[in-house]
Amino acid sequence: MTDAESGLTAASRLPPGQVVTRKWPVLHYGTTPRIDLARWRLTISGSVENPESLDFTQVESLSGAVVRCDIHCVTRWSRLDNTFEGVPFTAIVARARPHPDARFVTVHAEFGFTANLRLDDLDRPDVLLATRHDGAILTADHGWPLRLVVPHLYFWKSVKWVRGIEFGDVERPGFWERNGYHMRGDPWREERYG
Ligand SMILES: Nc1nc2c(c(=O)[nH]1)N[C@H]1C(S)=C(S)[C@@H](COP(=O)(O)O)O[C@H]1N2
Ligand SMILES: [Mo]
Repeated sequence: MTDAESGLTAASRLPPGQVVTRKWPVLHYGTTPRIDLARWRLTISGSVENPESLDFTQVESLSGAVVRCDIHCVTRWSRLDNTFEGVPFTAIVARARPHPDARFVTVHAEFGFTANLRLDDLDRPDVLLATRHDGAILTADHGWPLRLVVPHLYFWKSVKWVRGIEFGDVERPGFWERNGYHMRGDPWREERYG
């Protein structure tokens, strides 16, 4: 288990300007997709040696990450002590074998939603493609069947309903980033807006 904030008290775990919530709010642009798992694929593409398309069974066979973390939404709520389970992002990188120029990633979701991230923000042991939260399969509203979880960045980077991971040599702003959010989104530096 990776404990992102082990040994810290609740107060020092809270980034500036955040308020703790016990509930888990649902936040996204648009509607919740209805997904047919039999036709669902995760596409790995771009500047990699091994582009491929994985079905859900293949994705599940890569799982094994358990990450306990706090989540921080740019709209100022934080939810402490979440346990996510799923595929460690390092396993995706190991399979894909990105080219040396591939320093950036665009994560693609249903309905064309995207988020941009630096590869070094994803290729860490506490980042995962989650299938479960607090012991239960993700609900549709929270991103079933597969969502990204990047604990050290604002939660808008944690893309729900992930369908593709695209590696590249330039950083293209994603959906919220084009709409004024910061390119990186570090909550400890309050990188809220760009
Ligand atoms: N596909 C998709 N993922 C998304 C979003 C979205 O609009 N579409 N919104 C982001 C934002 S702004 C937030 S705060 C979190 C909210 O996740 P939650 O609803 O599970 O709390 O999802 C992120 N992931
Ligand atoms: Mo958000």
